[in-house]
Amino acid sequence: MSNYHIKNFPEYFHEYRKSVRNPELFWEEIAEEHFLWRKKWDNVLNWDFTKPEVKWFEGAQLNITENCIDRHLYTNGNKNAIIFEPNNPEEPTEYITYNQLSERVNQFANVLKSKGIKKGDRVCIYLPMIPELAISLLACARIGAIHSVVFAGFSAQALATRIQDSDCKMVITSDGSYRGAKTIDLKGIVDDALESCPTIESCLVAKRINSNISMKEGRDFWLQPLLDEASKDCEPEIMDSEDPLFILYTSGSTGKPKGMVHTTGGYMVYTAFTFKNVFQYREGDVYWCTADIGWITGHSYIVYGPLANGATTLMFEGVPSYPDFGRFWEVVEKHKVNQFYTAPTAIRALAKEGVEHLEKYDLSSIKVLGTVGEPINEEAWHWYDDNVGKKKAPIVDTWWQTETGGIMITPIPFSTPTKPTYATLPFLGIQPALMDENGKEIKGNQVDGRLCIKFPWPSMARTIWGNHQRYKETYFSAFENKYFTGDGALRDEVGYYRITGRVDDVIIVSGHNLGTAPIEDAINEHPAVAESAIVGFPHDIKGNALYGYVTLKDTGESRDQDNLRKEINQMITEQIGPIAKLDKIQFTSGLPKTRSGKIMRRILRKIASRDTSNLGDTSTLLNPEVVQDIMDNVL
Ligand code: 7RM
Repeated sequence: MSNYHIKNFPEYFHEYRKSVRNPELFWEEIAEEHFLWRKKWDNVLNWDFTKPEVKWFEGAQLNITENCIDRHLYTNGNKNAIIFEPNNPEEPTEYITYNQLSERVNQFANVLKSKGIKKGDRVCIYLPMIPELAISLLACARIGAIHSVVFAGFSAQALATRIQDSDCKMVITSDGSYRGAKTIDLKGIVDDALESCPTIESCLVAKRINSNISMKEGRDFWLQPLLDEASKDCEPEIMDSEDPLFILYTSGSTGKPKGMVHTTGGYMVYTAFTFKNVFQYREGDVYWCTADIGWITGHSYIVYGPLANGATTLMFEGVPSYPDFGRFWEVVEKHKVNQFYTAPTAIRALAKEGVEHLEKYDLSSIKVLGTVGEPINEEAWHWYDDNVGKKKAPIVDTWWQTETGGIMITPIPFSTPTKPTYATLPFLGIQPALMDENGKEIKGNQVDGRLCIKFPWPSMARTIWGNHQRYKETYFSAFENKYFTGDGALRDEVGYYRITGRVDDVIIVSGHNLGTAPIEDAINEHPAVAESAIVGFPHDIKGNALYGYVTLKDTGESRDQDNLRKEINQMITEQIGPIAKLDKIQFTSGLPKTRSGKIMRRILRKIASRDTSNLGDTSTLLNPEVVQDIMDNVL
C-alpha cells in the first residue's frame, strides 16, 4: 500500500473505510509490500469465530528474524538496533547495531541448537531487561522454537506453573538482576522453581550481577562461554505463517494463567504496521518504550514491531525512581528520544514528585508520547501533555491486550485530534462493537457497553496453549460471533472510545493484570483463614490497589492481626510475587453471599472504595447482617 504511513485525518477515514470494506485486500497489500516472505500465502484469511479458528496468510512461509534483522543489513547494518541503558547511570550505555544484533542472535540460536532445542520446542525466558532478553527471543524465533517469557518479578511458584503448563525444555535466566539500589537473586528463584519442573533439560545463565550462585552440574551452563564458541551464522528456520511464535501468560478471572499463543505472519504484519503508524516513526528516530519485555507491550513494541521497521529501540534496565525521579528525563535527553511510551502508573508516580525533576533536562526531542496498560485519568493526561510534551507532542492513548497482540484503539498522531482519557478511534482494520447485557449490539453514539471486536485482525491470539476450549469460553462465548475483551467502554458523541475498565474479576494494579482467584487461593492456604475475597479500590499512583476481606477460622484462640497480615502477604509473595501483595487486609466475621453461595464482590468493592451511599440490591443476600459489620470496620 502506498500509504503505509497515515498522514492526516481524512486519510485515516479513507483508509479505515477501505480496511473494513475489504479487509483481505487491505492486509494483503500491506503484507505484500512491506515484508520478506519465502513463499506467498494461498489464502489471506480464513476465519470462524464459532469454532473459533483464525488463520492469516495461510500457506505463506517466512522467518520473522529475517524481517527484523537480515533485511536491514544491506542498507542499515551500522545503524543502532538496540540502545541498552543500564540500571546504574554510571555504567556505560551499550549500542548494538543491526550487524552486531545479527551476529549475537545467530550465536545465541546456535547455542540453543547445541543444547538440543528444535523447532516447536518451548523455551522459558526469565531474564531482567538486559540485551540478552531481546536477543533470546529473536534466537528462539530464528530456529522456530516457541519462547515463553515470564516477567522476572514473578515468584518461583508462578514461574514453575508456567514452565509446567507448556512443558518447556529449557530456561534462560541470569545470576541476578538490578532493580534500583537493590539486587534480586534470579537464579535462586529458578532453582526453586526447577525442583518441580521435570521437563527442563538445561538452564542457560547470563552473568549480570556477578553474584555467587550454585550451578547444577549437567543442567546449568554459563551463557557467555557458549556464545563465544558459537558461529555467527545461522540459517533461519523457515516457518509457516500460522506456526506459533510465542506463548505469553496472562491472568484470567478464574483458574490458572492462560498461555496466549501468537503465531508468526499475522503478528509480524500487525505489530510492524501499528508501530510505524501509531508512533509515526521516521528514519533516524530513537524510540523508547519503558515496559518490560516480560509483558506483551515489550514483545510487540520493544522487540518485534520496532525491529521489523529497522528502527532504533531503547531498552532500559532500571526504574523511574533510581537514582532519582529524573532518570527517565535524563535518558530522554541523553539519547534524544523521539517517541516515548509508558504507563499511567509511571506518569502518576512521577507527577507526584513534582516538575523539578523534569526542568533539569532538555526534552525537546520528543515528538510523540504514548500511554498504555490501564485507563489514564484526566490529571495524569494533562501533566504528561503539559510537562513532558510541552503541549506540542500528541499523546497516543493506546488500548490493547496480551490477547490482541497489537494496538487496537488509538489516535494516529498528527491526524486524530486527541481527547484526554479517550483512546479515540479504532486502528485500521479493527471493528469494535459495544454490547448490552442482553447480548445485543448498541448502535449509535453517546452509549456505553461491553467492548467486543467483530472481525479478526492479523495479530489476535489463536488459542490458549493446551486448552482451546477455555479460549472459546473466555473470549467467544459471551457474545455470539464476537471476540469479547473483558473491558467496558463508552462511545462519545463523535464516536470516540473511552475504556472504562475491566468488567470481570481482573484488577489492574500499576499496569499489571491480576486475577482475584489466584490471590484468594494463596490466602486461603493460610491455616488460620476460612475464606477471603479480593477487590480493587482506587489508588492515586497504582490506579487500583488490592483490598482483602479475610474471615478467620474460629479456633477460639486470639490472634495478633498485624502478624497475620504479614503472613498473608508473605504467602502471596511466595505464590505469585510481590506485585500481588494486599494494601489493606480487613478481618471480617463473614462475607456477603448470594443464595447460590457467590460472594457479592460488587458490595465489597463499594465498601473498599468508600462509596456506600448506594449499595444496590442486597435483598438476594443470604447474610445481609455482615454488610453493616464490614462497613463499621472498614480500613
Ligand atoms: C497492552 C496491555 C490488557 C488490559 C485491557 C484493559 C487495560 C490496556 C489501556 C487499558 C484503558 C488503555 N495488555 N488497558 N491499555 N485500559 N486504556 N489505553 O496492557 O494484557 O497486560 O492488559 O489492560 O483493561 O483489557 S494487558
